[in-house]
Amino acid sequence: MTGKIGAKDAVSKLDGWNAADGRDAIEKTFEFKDFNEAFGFMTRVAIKADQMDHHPEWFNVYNRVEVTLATHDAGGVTDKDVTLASFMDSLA
Ligand code: H2B
Repeated sequence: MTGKIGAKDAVSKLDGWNAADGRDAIEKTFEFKDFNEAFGFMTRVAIKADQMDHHPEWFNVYNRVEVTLATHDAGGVTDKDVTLASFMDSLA
């Protein structure tokens, strides 16, 4: 198990991610041209997430995808969240 690094440390290594309120997690909202682009992003992230066995919490409305990342097994943010966040940023 990767150790907790915490949201503050994680967001300092990332672009446009924020520490969540009330829990150790990181958040970012992605906006796309339309639903097709948003769902294409979600599909590519889903494949990566399953390969990593590390899954996002997310909420989609049309072209917007609100993402929250935390490592549930660790009770907070780990390097796995930074890796998945960086992957999302590389696609968006
Ligand atoms: N995803 C996330 N974000 N955190 C976890 O701790 C986690 C996960 N654990 N996906 C995995 C699945 C675990 O529950 C399974 C049993 O490997």
